[in-house]
Amino acid sequence: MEPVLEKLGEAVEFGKVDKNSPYPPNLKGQDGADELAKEALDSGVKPTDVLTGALVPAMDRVGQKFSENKIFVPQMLMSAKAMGAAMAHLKPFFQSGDVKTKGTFIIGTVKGDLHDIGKNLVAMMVEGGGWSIVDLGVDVNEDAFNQALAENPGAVVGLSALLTTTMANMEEIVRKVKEAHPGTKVLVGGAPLNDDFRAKIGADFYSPDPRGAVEYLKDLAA
Ligand code: B1M
Repeated sequence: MEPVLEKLGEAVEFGKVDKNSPYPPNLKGQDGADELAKEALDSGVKPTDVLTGALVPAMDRVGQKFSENKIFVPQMLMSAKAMGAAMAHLKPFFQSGDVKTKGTFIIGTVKGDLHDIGKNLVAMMVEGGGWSIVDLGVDVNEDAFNQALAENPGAVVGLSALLTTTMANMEEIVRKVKEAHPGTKVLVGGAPLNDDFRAKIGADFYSPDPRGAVEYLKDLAA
Protein backbone atom coordinates (compact mmCIF):
# COMPACT_ATOMS: atom_id res chain seq x y z
CA MET A 1 0.00 0.00 0.00
CA GLU A 2 1.14 3.58 -0.70
CA PRO A 3 2.80 4.91 2.49
CA VAL A 4 0.59 8.00 2.37
CA LEU A 5 -2.54 5.81 2.46
CA GLU A 6 -1.17 3.88 5.39
CA LYS A 7 -0.55 7.13 7.28
CA LEU A 8 -3.98 8.43 6.31
CA GLY A 9 -5.65 5.26 7.63
CA GLU A 10 -3.81 5.69 10.93
CA ALA A 11 -4.78 9.36 11.15
CA VAL A 12 -8.45 8.43 10.78
CA GLU A 13 -8.25 5.42 13.08
CA PHE A 14 -6.63 7.46 15.86
CA GLY A 15 -8.59 10.67 15.26
CA LYS A 16 -5.84 12.99 14.02
CA VAL A 17 -7.87 15.63 12.17
CA ASP A 18 -5.13 17.98 10.94
CA LYS A 19 -1.62 19.13 11.76
CA ASN A 20 -2.80 21.70 14.32
CA SER A 21 -5.03 19.26 16.14
CA PRO A 22 -3.62 18.50 19.62
CA TYR A 23 -5.31 15.08 19.64
CA PRO A 24 -4.01 12.41 19.93
CA PRO A 25 -1.06 13.70 21.96
CA ASN A 26 1.39 11.14 20.53
CA LEU A 27 0.80 12.50 16.98
CA LYS A 28 1.20 16.18 17.95
CA GLY A 29 2.75 18.23 15.15
CA GLN A 30 2.30 15.51 12.54
CA ASP A 31 0.10 15.73 9.48
CA GLY A 32 -3.51 14.69 10.00
CA ALA A 33 -6.26 13.33 7.79
CA ASP A 34 -6.74 16.73 6.17
CA GLU A 35 -3.14 17.10 4.92
CA LEU A 36 -2.67 13.40 4.15
CA ALA A 37 -5.80 13.10 2.02
CA LYS A 38 -4.73 16.15 0.05
CA GLU A 39 -1.20 14.79 -0.31
CA ALA A 40 -2.53 11.44 -1.56
CA LEU A 41 -4.73 13.07 -4.20
CA ASP A 42 -2.02 15.56 -5.24
CA SER A 43 0.44 12.71 -5.70
CA GLY A 44 -1.96 11.01 -8.11
CA VAL A 45 -3.61 8.36 -5.92
CA LYS A 46 -7.09 7.74 -7.31
CA PRO A 47 -9.95 9.06 -5.11
CA THR A 48 -11.50 5.57 -5.05
CA ASP A 49 -8.23 4.16 -3.68
CA VAL A 50 -8.12 6.85 -1.00
CA LEU A 51 -11.63 5.85 0.02
CA THR A 52 -11.42 2.08 -0.20
CA GLY A 53 -7.72 1.68 0.60
CA ALA A 54 -7.46 3.98 3.59
CA LEU A 55 -10.65 5.57 4.88
CA VAL A 56 -13.14 2.68 4.79
CA PRO A 57 -10.79 0.13 6.39
CA ALA A 58 -9.82 2.69 9.06
CA MET A 59 -13.47 3.32 9.93
CA ASP A 60 -14.02 -0.46 9.94
CA ARG A 61 -11.32 -0.78 12.59
CA VAL A 62 -12.86 2.09 14.56
CA GLY A 63 -16.32 0.47 14.42
CA GLN A 64 -14.89 -2.85 15.52
CA LYS A 65 -13.02 -1.35 18.48
CA PHE A 66 -16.13 0.59 19.52
CA SER A 67 -18.28 -2.56 19.38
CA GLU A 68 -15.72 -4.34 21.56
CA ASN A 69 -15.62 -1.43 24.05
CA LYS A 70 -11.93 -0.86 23.31
CA ILE A 71 -12.66 2.80 22.47
CA PHE A 72 -15.54 5.07 23.51
CA VAL A 73 -17.73 7.83 22.08
CA PRO A 74 -15.11 10.64 22.29
CA GLN A 75 -12.51 8.61 20.35
CA MET A 76 -15.09 7.59 17.80
CA LEU A 77 -16.15 11.21 17.38
CA MET A 78 -12.52 12.23 16.76
CA SER A 79 -12.15 9.48 14.15
CA ALA A 80 -15.38 10.57 12.51
CA LYS A 81 -14.09 14.15 12.49
CA ALA A 82 -10.81 13.05 10.91
CA MET A 83 -12.80 11.05 8.38
CA GLY A 84 -14.82 14.19 7.62
CA ALA A 85 -11.63 16.21 7.06
CA ALA A 86 -10.41 13.63 4.54
CA MET A 87 -13.84 13.31 2.91
CA ALA A 88 -13.91 17.07 2.26
CA HIS A 89 -11.13 16.51 -0.29
CA LEU A 90 -12.99 13.59 -1.90
CA LYS A 91 -16.39 15.31 -2.09
CA PRO A 92 -15.71 17.09 -5.41
CA PHE A 93 -14.94 13.73 -7.02
CA PHE A 94 -18.16 12.19 -5.66
CA GLN A 95 -20.13 15.17 -6.85
CA SER A 96 -18.61 15.02 -10.32
CA GLY A 97 -19.45 11.31 -10.52
CA ASP A 98 -15.77 10.25 -10.76
CA VAL A 99 -16.27 8.08 -7.69
CA LYS A 100 -19.35 5.89 -7.37
CA THR A 101 -20.85 5.50 -3.91
CA LYS A 102 -22.50 2.25 -2.83
CA GLY A 103 -25.87 3.95 -2.62
CA THR A 104 -27.74 6.59 -0.65
CA PHE A 105 -28.60 6.32 3.02
CA ILE A 106 -31.30 8.65 4.32
CA ILE A 107 -31.09 9.05 8.08
CA GLY A 108 -32.98 11.01 10.71
CA THR A 109 -33.98 11.01 14.35
CA VAL A 110 -37.71 10.38 14.44
CA LYS A 111 -40.39 12.92 15.17
CA GLY A 112 -40.55 14.21 18.73
CA ASP A 113 -36.92 13.31 19.38
CA LEU A 114 -34.04 15.80 19.47
CA HIS A 115 -31.17 13.45 20.32
CA ASP A 116 -28.67 13.43 17.49
CA ILE A 117 -25.27 12.30 18.77
CA GLY A 118 -25.81 8.60 18.03
CA LYS A 119 -27.54 9.38 14.73
CA ASN A 120 -24.62 11.55 13.65
CA LEU A 121 -22.15 8.81 14.52
CA VAL A 122 -24.09 6.31 12.46
CA ALA A 123 -24.25 8.77 9.54
CA MET A 124 -20.51 9.40 9.69
CA MET A 125 -19.64 5.72 9.93
CA VAL A 126 -21.94 4.83 7.05
CA GLU A 127 -20.42 7.63 4.99
CA GLY A 128 -17.05 6.11 5.87
CA GLY A 129 -18.43 2.84 4.49
CA GLY A 130 -18.76 4.49 1.09
CA TRP A 131 -22.40 5.63 1.08
CA SER A 132 -23.87 9.05 0.22
CA ILE A 133 -25.71 10.47 3.19
CA VAL A 134 -28.91 12.48 3.26
CA ASP A 135 -29.13 13.58 6.88
CA LEU A 136 -32.60 14.91 7.64
CA GLY A 137 -31.63 15.94 11.18
CA VAL A 138 -33.86 15.52 14.22
CA ASP A 139 -37.62 15.50 14.81
CA VAL A 140 -38.22 14.04 11.34
CA ASN A 141 -41.70 12.90 10.28
CA GLU A 142 -42.80 10.39 7.64
CA ASP A 143 -43.44 13.10 5.03
CA ALA A 144 -39.82 14.25 5.18
CA PHE A 145 -38.57 10.67 4.80
CA ASN A 146 -40.92 10.10 1.87
CA GLN A 147 -39.89 13.37 0.23
CA ALA A 148 -36.21 12.37 0.55
CA LEU A 149 -37.01 8.95 -0.91
CA ALA A 150 -38.79 10.57 -3.86
CA GLU A 151 -35.63 12.59 -4.48
CA ASN A 152 -33.35 9.57 -3.97
CA PRO A 153 -35.11 6.52 -5.41
CA GLY A 154 -33.84 3.21 -4.05
CA ALA A 155 -32.21 4.78 -1.00
CA VAL A 156 -32.04 2.90 2.30
CA VAL A 157 -33.68 4.61 5.29
CA GLY A 158 -32.24 4.76 8.81
CA LEU A 159 -34.33 5.78 11.83
CA SER A 160 -32.89 6.67 15.21
CA ALA A 161 -34.79 7.13 18.51
CA LEU A 162 -33.51 7.63 22.04
CA LEU A 163 -36.77 7.97 23.95
CA THR A 164 -39.23 5.22 24.79
CA THR A 165 -41.95 7.68 23.81
CA THR A 166 -40.51 8.47 20.38
CA MET A 167 -39.50 4.91 19.50
CA ALA A 168 -43.25 4.35 19.25
CA ASN A 169 -43.31 6.90 16.40
CA MET A 170 -41.07 4.64 14.36
CA GLU A 171 -43.92 2.24 13.64
CA GLU A 172 -45.96 4.84 11.78
CA ILE A 173 -42.92 6.10 9.88
CA VAL A 174 -41.96 2.57 8.78
CA ARG A 175 -45.54 1.86 7.66
CA LYS A 176 -45.94 5.10 5.70
CA VAL A 177 -42.50 4.84 4.10
CA LYS A 178 -43.19 1.28 2.97
CA GLU A 179 -46.67 2.23 1.71
CA ALA A 180 -45.32 5.14 -0.36
CA HIS A 181 -42.10 3.42 -1.47
CA PRO A 182 -42.61 -0.36 -1.45
CA GLY A 183 -39.42 -2.36 -1.15
CA THR A 184 -37.56 0.33 0.77
CA LYS A 185 -35.23 -1.15 3.36
CA VAL A 186 -35.53 0.45 6.78
CA LEU A 187 -32.84 0.13 9.41
CA VAL A 188 -33.56 1.19 13.01
CA GLY A 189 -31.40 1.88 16.05
CA GLY A 190 -31.16 3.75 19.32
CA ALA A 191 -30.63 2.86 22.96
CA PRO A 192 -34.19 1.77 23.93
CA LEU A 193 -34.71 -0.50 20.89
CA ASN A 194 -34.16 -4.20 20.42
CA ASP A 195 -34.75 -6.73 17.68
CA ASP A 196 -38.20 -7.77 18.99
CA PHE A 197 -39.32 -4.17 18.64
CA ARG A 198 -37.83 -4.03 15.13
CA ALA A 199 -39.84 -7.10 14.15
CA LYS A 200 -43.02 -5.69 15.70
CA ILE A 201 -42.85 -2.46 13.69
CA GLY A 202 -41.95 -4.16 10.40
CA ALA A 203 -38.49 -2.65 9.96
CA ASP A 204 -35.87 -4.68 8.15
CA PHE A 205 -32.89 -4.51 10.46
CA TYR A 206 -31.95 -3.40 13.96
CA SER A 207 -28.42 -2.51 14.91
CA PRO A 208 -27.31 -1.55 18.40
CA ASP A 209 -24.32 0.35 17.03
CA PRO A 210 -22.91 2.07 13.91
CA ARG A 211 -20.82 -0.93 12.93
CA GLY A 212 -23.87 -3.18 12.63
CA ALA A 213 -25.45 -0.54 10.38
CA VAL A 214 -22.35 -0.44 8.19
CA GLU A 215 -22.22 -4.24 7.96
CA TYR A 216 -25.91 -4.48 7.06
CA LEU A 217 -25.49 -1.90 4.30
CA LYS A 218 -22.35 -3.64 3.07
CA ASP A 219 -24.39 -6.85 2.66
CA LEU A 220 -27.19 -4.97 0.88
CA ALA A 221 -24.76 -3.43 -1.59
CA ALA A 222 -22.98 -6.74 -2.29
CO1 B1M B 1 -31.81 13.01 26.81
N1 B1M B 1 -32.54 11.34 27.52
N2 B1M B 1 -33.56 13.87 27.03
N3 B1M B 1 -30.92 14.60 26.20
N4 B1M B 1 -30.22 12.05 26.99
C1 B1M B 1 -31.68 10.18 27.53
C2 B1M B 1 -31.82 9.39 26.23
C3 B1M B 1 -32.20 9.40 28.80
C4 B1M B 1 -31.92 7.90 28.75
C5 B1M B 1 -31.60 10.06 30.07
C6 B1M B 1 -32.12 9.41 31.33
O1 B1M B 1 -33.20 9.71 31.77
N5 B1M B 1 -31.37 8.52 31.91
C7 B1M B 1 -33.71 9.76 28.78
C8 B1M B 1 -34.61 8.83 27.99
C9 B1M B 1 -35.46 7.95 28.87
C10 B1M B 1 -36.28 7.07 28.03
O2 B1M B 1 -37.12 7.49 27.31
N6 B1M B 1 -35.97 5.79 28.11
C11 B1M B 1 -33.67 11.16 28.21
C12 B1M B 1 -34.68 12.14 28.38
C13 B1M B 1 -35.85 11.73 29.25
C14 B1M B 1 -34.64 13.40 27.77
C15 B1M B 1 -35.67 14.53 27.88
C16 B1M B 1 -37.13 14.09 27.79
C17 B1M B 1 -35.36 15.28 29.17
C18 B1M B 1 -36.36 16.35 29.53
O3 B1M B 1 -36.41 17.34 28.86
N7 B1M B 1 -37.13 16.06 30.54
C19 B1M B 1 -35.28 15.45 26.70
C20 B1M B 1 -36.02 15.04 25.41
C21 B1M B 1 -35.87 16.07 24.34
C22 B1M B 1 -36.40 15.50 23.03
O4 B1M B 1 -35.71 14.77 22.41
N8 B1M B 1 -37.64 15.84 22.70
C23 B1M B 1 -33.84 15.14 26.57
C24 B1M B 1 -32.91 16.04 26.06
C25 B1M B 1 -31.56 15.80 25.95
C26 B1M B 1 -30.54 16.85 25.53
C27 B1M B 1 -31.05 17.84 24.47
C28 B1M B 1 -30.14 17.63 26.77
C29 B1M B 1 -29.31 15.96 25.11
C30 B1M B 1 -29.30 15.63 23.60
C31 B1M B 1 -28.24 16.41 22.86
C32 B1M B 1 -28.09 15.90 21.46
O5 B1M B 1 -28.32 14.74 21.13
N9 B1M B 1 -27.67 16.81 20.61
C33 B1M B 1 -29.60 14.68 25.86
C34 B1M B 1 -28.64 13.67 26.11
C35 B1M B 1 -27.21 14.02 25.73
C36 B1M B 1 -28.96 12.43 26.68
C37 B1M B 1 -28.02 11.31 27.13
C38 B1M B 1 -27.31 11.81 28.38
C39 B1M B 1 -26.96 10.87 26.14
C40 B1M B 1 -27.51 10.42 24.79
C41 B1M B 1 -26.34 10.21 23.86
O6 B1M B 1 -26.01 11.06 23.07
N10 B1M B 1 -25.65 9.06 24.02
C42 B1M B 1 -29.03 10.11 27.42
C43 B1M B 1 -28.62 9.28 28.62
C44 B1M B 1 -27.57 8.26 28.26
O7 B1M B 1 -27.61 7.68 27.19
N11 B1M B 1 -26.67 8.04 29.14
C45 B1M B 1 -30.33 10.80 27.43
C46 B1M B 1 -24.41 8.78 23.27
C47 B1M B 1 -24.79 8.20 21.89
C48 B1M B 1 -23.50 7.88 21.11
O8 B1M B 1 -25.47 6.99 22.10
O9 B1M B 1 -27.59 7.91 21.11
O10 B1M B 1 -27.54 5.61 22.20
P1 B1M B 1 -26.88 6.67 21.42
O11 B1M B 1 -26.46 6.07 20.02
C49 B1M B 1 -25.78 4.84 19.94
C50 B1M B 1 -26.70 3.62 19.72
O12 B1M B 1 -27.95 3.77 20.31
C51 B1M B 1 -26.72 3.47 18.24
O13 B1M B 1 -25.44 3.91 17.80
C52 B1M B 1 -24.97 4.94 18.67
C53 B1M B 1 -23.49 4.69 18.93
O14 B1M B 1 -23.31 3.44 19.53
N12 B1M B 1 -27.71 4.14 17.42
C54 B1M B 1 -28.07 3.64 16.20
C55 B1M B 1 -28.35 5.29 17.59
N13 B1M B 1 -29.12 5.56 16.55
C56 B1M B 1 -28.96 4.57 15.66
C57 B1M B 1 -29.50 4.35 14.39
C58 B1M B 1 -29.13 3.19 13.71
C59 B1M B 1 -28.24 2.28 14.26
C60 B1M B 1 -27.70 2.48 15.53
O15 B1M B 1 -29.57 2.91 12.49
C61 B1M B 1 -30.35 3.84 11.79
